Amino acid sequence: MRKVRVIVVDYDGGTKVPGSGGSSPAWHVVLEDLPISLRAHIAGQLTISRSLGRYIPSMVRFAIGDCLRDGLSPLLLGGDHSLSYATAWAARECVGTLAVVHADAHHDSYQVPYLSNYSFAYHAGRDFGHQWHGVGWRHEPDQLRSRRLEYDVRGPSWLSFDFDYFDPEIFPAVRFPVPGPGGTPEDLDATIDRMKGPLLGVDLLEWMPAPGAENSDLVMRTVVRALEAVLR
Ligand SMILES: [Mn+2]
Repeated sequence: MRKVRVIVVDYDGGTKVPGSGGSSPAWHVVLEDLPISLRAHIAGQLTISRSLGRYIPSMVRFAIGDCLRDGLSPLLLGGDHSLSYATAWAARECVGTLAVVHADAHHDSYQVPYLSNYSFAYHAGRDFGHQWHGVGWRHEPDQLRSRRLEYDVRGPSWLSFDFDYFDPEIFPAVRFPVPGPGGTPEDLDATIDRMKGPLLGVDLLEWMPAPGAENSDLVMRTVVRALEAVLR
C-alpha cells in the first residue's frame, strides 16, 4: 500500500497558534475529517511551527527528502508558495528532474536575484532543471496559461498548487486573490488526469482562512483529490 507523509506548515497560514490553528480552521482539522480509507494511507504527520521562522524552508527540504528516500509520498500543506523551492530542491536531490505542474493565479516567475513567493518558479526551474508547466496563470496578460492542462505530462511529476488558482467567487480565502475567471474543481481534476506518470508529491499552499471561518469544503475536496492522485 502506498503511503503518504503529511508535512504541515502553518507559518503564514492564517492561524494564530503554531501547530494548533488557534481559533481559526487549519490543516489539522482537515486531516482529522479525512475519510478513514484515506487516513489509512497516511504514515505520519510532521507539523513545522511558524515559530521556526527562517529555518522553515530548510526543514521542509529535509522533511521532503526523508519522505522520498523512505519511499513515501510527501504532501505539503500550508505556508507560502516560496516553500515550493524547498520541495523542488529535495525532489532534485532524491529523484532527479521531474515535471512540475504549477497551478496558480500567479506565475511567480519574476527573474529577480532573490528568492520569494514571486520568484520561486523562476529560481526552481533554473536551479534544479525541472520541466515547468504553468496552469491557470491569469494575473499578467503576457503569462496567461490555460485553466487546465491541455496536453499529457509524462514521467515522474509533482503538483504545486496555490489555492488562489481557484476563482475567487468560489474560494476567496487566499492572501492575494486575482479576479476570475479562475480555475474550478473540475479544471483541477482534468489537470490531474493529464498527469500520466507517477505523481511523487504535492504542495497545497496559500490557504488563508479568515479567523472564525468554517472549514471550506473545497479545501477538503482538494486534499482528497491530491491524495487520491498520489495513491492511484
Ligand atoms: Mn498565487
